Amino acid sequence: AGLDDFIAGLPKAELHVHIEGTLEPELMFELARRNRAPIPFASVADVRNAYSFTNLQDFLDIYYQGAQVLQVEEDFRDLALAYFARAVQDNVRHTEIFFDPQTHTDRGVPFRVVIEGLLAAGKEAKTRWGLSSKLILCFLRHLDEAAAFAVLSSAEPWLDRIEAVGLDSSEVGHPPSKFERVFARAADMGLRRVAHAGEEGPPEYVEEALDLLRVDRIDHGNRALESETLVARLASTAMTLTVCPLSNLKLCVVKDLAKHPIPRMLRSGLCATINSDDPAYFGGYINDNYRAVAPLLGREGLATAARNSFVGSFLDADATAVQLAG
Ligand code: ES4
Ligand code: ZN
Repeated sequence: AGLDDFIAGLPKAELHVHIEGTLEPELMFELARRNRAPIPFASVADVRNAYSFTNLQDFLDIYYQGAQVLQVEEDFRDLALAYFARAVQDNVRHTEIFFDPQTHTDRGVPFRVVIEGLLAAGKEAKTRWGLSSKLILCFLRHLDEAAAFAVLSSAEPWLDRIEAVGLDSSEVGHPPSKFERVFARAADMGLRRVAHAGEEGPPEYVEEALDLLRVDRIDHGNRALESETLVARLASTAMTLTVCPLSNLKLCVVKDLAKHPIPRMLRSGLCATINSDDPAYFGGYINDNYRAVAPLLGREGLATAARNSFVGSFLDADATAVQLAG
C-alpha cells in the first residue's frame, strides 16, 4: 500500500533496541550448536511458540535465557551484524544500540568479549552500508548499585567508544533513585544518560529519571501521560521519548494498537520516536513498528516521528543536519 512504501522510504534513526533482543531463533540455534550450549527448545517453531508474554518479567525471563548462547566475541559480532543488516533494509541510517554487560559477565563472559564483538560489527556496518551506530551500556536495575558501579569500572578502557549509559530490566520496585550515584559518576565520566521509565512504572519514575539521573531521553515513557504537569514538562523541554509500539502490545502495556498513545503524545507536543525494542521477541523490526501505528498517525505523524529520531539522537549537530537533509 501507499503508506507502506512511504514508511520504507523514510530515513530513520533507531534509538531503542536491545542488541540481545535481536537474537533470532535461527541464530540462537546456530550459536547453541557452535558453542555446544544447551537450550530448552527443540526447534525454531518451539522457540517462537514460547514467545507469548503477559508482562515485562515474563519476557525478561525468556530473554535472559536466550542470551546464554552468546559466548565468544564472534557471537556478539554475528548478532550485531545481523541486526545492522536488517536495519539497513528498513532504511535505518543511524542506530544507538543498548547492550546489557551484566547478562554476560555474570556468566563468566568478559566485558571485553562483549564490547569488542559489538564494536567490530559496528565498523563493518559503517564500511559495508554507511550505517552509523553508537553503544549505550545498560545497567540491569534488578541488580544492586555496587554491581552497576563494577560494570562502569570495567568499561573504562572503552569510554571513548561508549556514548551513554541506560537503565533496563524489571522496572517496578527498582526506581531510578536506586542508581542516582551511578548515573552521577557516569555523567562525570562524560557519558550521556537514558533510562527506561514509565513502561510499567508510574509517572514518578519518569520524574526521578529526569531529576535524579539527569537523562537526555526517556525510554518508553507511556505512563507519563497520566500526569498533566509531567506532560507539560516533557513538551517544554523537548524531551525525546523512545516509544516501542509492538513491544507495548506484546507486553500488554497497551490493550490493542488502535489504543496506542503515540498519537496523543505527538498531539501533546512530545518528541516521540518509533523503535523496535526487542524485535526478535516482539514480532517486528522498525518498519513493522511504524506500520503498526500508521493508521493512527498518517504520513505527517510518521514523518514527524522519523524526524524526531534524528533530532533526539546523540549525533552531533552537523551529522543530524546531514541526515535531516536526506
Ligand atoms: C526490555 Cl522491553 C524492556 N524493558 C525493560 N528492559 C528490557 N530489556 C530488554 N527489553
Ligand atoms: Zn527497552
